[in-house]
This record gives sequence, structure tokens and C-alpha cells, in this order.
Amino acid sequence: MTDDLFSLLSPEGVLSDSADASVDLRGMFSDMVMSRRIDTEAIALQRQGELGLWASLLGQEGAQVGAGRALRPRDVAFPTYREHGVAWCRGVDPVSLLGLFRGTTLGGWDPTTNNFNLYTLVIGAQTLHAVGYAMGIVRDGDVGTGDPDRDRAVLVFLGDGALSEGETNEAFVWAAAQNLPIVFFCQNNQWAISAPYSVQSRVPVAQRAQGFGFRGVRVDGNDVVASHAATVEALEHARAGNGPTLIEAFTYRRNPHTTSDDDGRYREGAVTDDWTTLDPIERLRTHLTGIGTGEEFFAGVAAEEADLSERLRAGCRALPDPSPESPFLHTYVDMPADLEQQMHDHVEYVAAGEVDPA
Ligand SMILES: Cc1ncc(C[n+]2csc(CCOP(=O)(O)OP(=O)(O)O)c2C)c(N)n1
Repeated sequence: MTDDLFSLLSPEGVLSDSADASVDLRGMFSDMVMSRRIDTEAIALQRQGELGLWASLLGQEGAQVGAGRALRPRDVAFPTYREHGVAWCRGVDPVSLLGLFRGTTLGGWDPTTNNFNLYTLVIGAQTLHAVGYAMGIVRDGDVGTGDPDRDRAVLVFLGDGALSEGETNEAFVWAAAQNLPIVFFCQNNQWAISAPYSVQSRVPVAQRAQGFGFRGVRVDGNDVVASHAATVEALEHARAGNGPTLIEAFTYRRNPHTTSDDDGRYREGAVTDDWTTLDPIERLRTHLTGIGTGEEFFAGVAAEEADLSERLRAGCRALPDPSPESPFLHTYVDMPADLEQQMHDHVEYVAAGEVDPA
């Protein structure tokens, strides 16, 4: 299943000699475990009626933590709505991820604090936002200077389904034509809700970059070490002024598309079981155990995980309800008079406790 992919940590937990020996494998393990715990708790909270929806990352932790850990502080990430593992690596408070899915906020965090943009639910839209940002980096002269504290790059996440969007193709054209400092990180989890990748393209994701004139790399997305190494290299290439890369992290979405989806209607459970044997966390656990990592390390991770669970459950229930004004705020620097009038009408309507007869 993963034979033709760049891989450094085999499904049996064997690490290649060519892997960077300085990579923090324990840190990667911990980040993957925490990312999965955020996911598990969020699904439970959705089932309890505390969230309206959740988009699970189960099985994609290796791709996300590998990529997330490759970022430097000044690099900027543009996620979709499933990058909970990248958000964790970026230092975003995981409780704030829940706000969007609880419906208490249209955002949830300040994108400038951690250089991690807000989630984008419009498929492919973030690729053009990212290209625009990368153009800004070039104009600021923050690329190719050789100064590691100055040079920066953009890492934009997309799914395989986003490759069928016009925006993504426009983003590829601009990134190539302007040689932008950008890395497109496509998690090919093989499904765009119920549409398999095979109905969208006749060639692998990575190969599509060639047509636009930049590099494509195909990585085992369940191998956190390979995902990290490929992203480190691609970001370095971008920061140095050598232009874009498309990374295809070949993986599989083991849960339904969201908590509202029934994947039993379009795919076989047996395939999901096969991918469970390629689990990114278990693969690294096997390796760490094999090199003599003690039980106290794993117990420490489990304790941290338990604390995180408590924090998520309590934090979710404590998220403040939005004020009736909130959907109107922060849309314009100076709010137009007619919008202001709508806001006042809405506030009065809510205050009166009127119920829409429909
Ligand atoms: C422009 C647009 N069209 C359609 C949708 C509906 N939609 C939501 S998720 C999705 C599939 C996305 O699949 P993919 O890009 O592979 O990402 P994944 O969810 O698998 O991570 C679609 C079509 C949308 N949100 N935005």
C-alpha cells in the first residue's frame, strides 16, 4: 500500500539510517497522542450535544505532526478545518478549536499569535489566501536573504478534494509563475466526503505539480518522520527563494468525513481495518519501545493526555455564548449604517425573546 512512497519509519517500526538523528521522536509521539486525544474528546462532546459538528483527524496524525513540527515561528500556516494536530504543534489552545464547532465563534483564535490562520471551510479558498501571503513575504524581502531569523515561508494545507477546485489551480499557477515561498501540503486521505480520488484525477496528487512547473513529493503520510523530513526540506527550499513544492502525504481518513457523515454508505470497513494496521502512533510506539524507551515515558504521556481531556471537557462547556451583536462585528473597519441598523434590530429582536413562527 505504501511501497512507492518516501518513508523513513517502516510500518514495523524500523527507522532508516538516513533519518535525521537529531529529530525529537518522543516529542513527535507525544504530539500525535495529544492530537488524537483532542479528536476523541471532541467526538465524545459532539455525541453529548456539546458540539454541533466535528471533523475527525483519526489516522492523519503522522502527516500533521510531521508537517506542523517542520514550521519555524515566523513561517505561516493556512489550515483547512481538520488540522487539529498542526494547531496543537503551533501552540493554539485546543479549547479554542472547539468554539467553531460549538458555534460560539466564527474564528476562535488570533491568527497572528501563533502564525496559524483560522480554519477555512470553503474548500480550496485558503490556497489563494496563502499565495497572497507568500507574495507579501517576497515584497517584504523576507526570502532568500540567508538569515534564518528573517527568511520565512508559507505552509498551506489542503485535501485531495481541494485539487478539483479552481482556486487551488489558480494558486498553483501564481505560486509557480512568481516562484513563491510556499509549500502546498495535501493530505490525500483518498476521499472528498463520498468522492474517491480516482474520480478526480488519473495521476497521483504529487505528479500534478509538474504541470504547473514545480516540484511534487510523495510521502507516506502515516510516517511522521518522513512527513517531517519532507516538509523541513520543502520549507527550506521555499525560504531560500527556490519556489514552491507540493507534498502529497498519502494517508487515509479512518473516521467518517465529519460526525454528520455515514461512511458505511460509500466504503468498505475492511479497507479501514487495513489502514488501522498502519497507524502512525503505534508505528512510532513500536520503534520507541524497541530502542529501549522506558515505561515511565509512556506513563507521562498518558498522564498529560488525561489532563488534556479534563481541560477540553471543562473548557468546552465554559465557552461563552456569543452576544447577539457578534456576527455583525469585525466585518468592516467602519460598519455601514444599514448593517448597523440590522444589528440593532437583531439585538432588539433577541432581547424581546420573539420566536420565529416558521
Ligand atoms: C467550495 C466548497 N464546495 C463544497 C463544499 C462541501 N464540502 C465540504 S468538505 C468537502 C470534501 C473535501 O474533501 P477534501 O478536500 O479531500 O478534504 P478532507 O475533508 O477529506 O480532509 C466538500 C465537497 C465546501 N465546503 N466548499
